[in-house]
Amino acid sequence: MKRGFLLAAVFAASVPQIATAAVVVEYKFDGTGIDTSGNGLNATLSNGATYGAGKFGQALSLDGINDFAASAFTNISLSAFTLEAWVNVATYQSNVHYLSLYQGSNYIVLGDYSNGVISTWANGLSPISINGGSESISTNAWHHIAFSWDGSVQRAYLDGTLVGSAATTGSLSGNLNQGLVIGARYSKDTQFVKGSIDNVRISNVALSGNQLGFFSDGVSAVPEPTTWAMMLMGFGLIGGVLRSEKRRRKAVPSFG
Ligand SMILES: [Ca+2]
Repeated sequence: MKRGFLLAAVFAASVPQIATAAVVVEYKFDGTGIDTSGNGLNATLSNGATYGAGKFGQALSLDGINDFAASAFTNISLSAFTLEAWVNVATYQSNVHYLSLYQGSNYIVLGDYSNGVISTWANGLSPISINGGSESISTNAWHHIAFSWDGSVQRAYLDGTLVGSAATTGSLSGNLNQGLVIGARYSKDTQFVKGSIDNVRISNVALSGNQLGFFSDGVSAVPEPTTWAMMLMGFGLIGGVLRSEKRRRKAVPSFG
């Protein structure tokens, strides 16, 4: 029983874990706006937004004129978060919002301020924005973008690589109850994306770079060969511990 528990613990520690508990909303846009986090915050497509070829299956397809998707998502933690998505832009619209959350005067945005350069805005945090360096999202290609905040540093990632960060003070307030807008400004009337957006995910923790969907999206849950090797090493170590424990128990007189 104890041994089985130990083996299970080794197995659990060895298999790469996607922190599903931290995911508060997720859209795969495979022909539906269903929230695959299980929280039921399904997205609605507006003004002709549709589904097209995705990074994985289908994606949200937007015309850059007035299309967007939106949901009543309000459940973001205000002490830490990660916003991420795969995007494929047909042209540089400049100053667009890929993911946009809003309430009153509070907002959190993952966007593009200038020709594909990843930019963020988070009212209440100082500095308010990160410009994601000189590297741009190229057009007509899939790129993964992410924006995290751990309570002290904001970070922007492009294709799993940190492209900008800012030491940050301040705090967010309110619960962003105007919801999540995908592919347009939170006001739903400007800063439209022309292109496709796939695997939108928001977590209530600051994921580290190697935990981003750039590395885990589309990856089978079957352990990799190196993971199996680690597991077998783990089993060997546990076996050794159990054997030496047995020997020790034999050598020490029992008082029980
Ligand atoms: Ca998809």
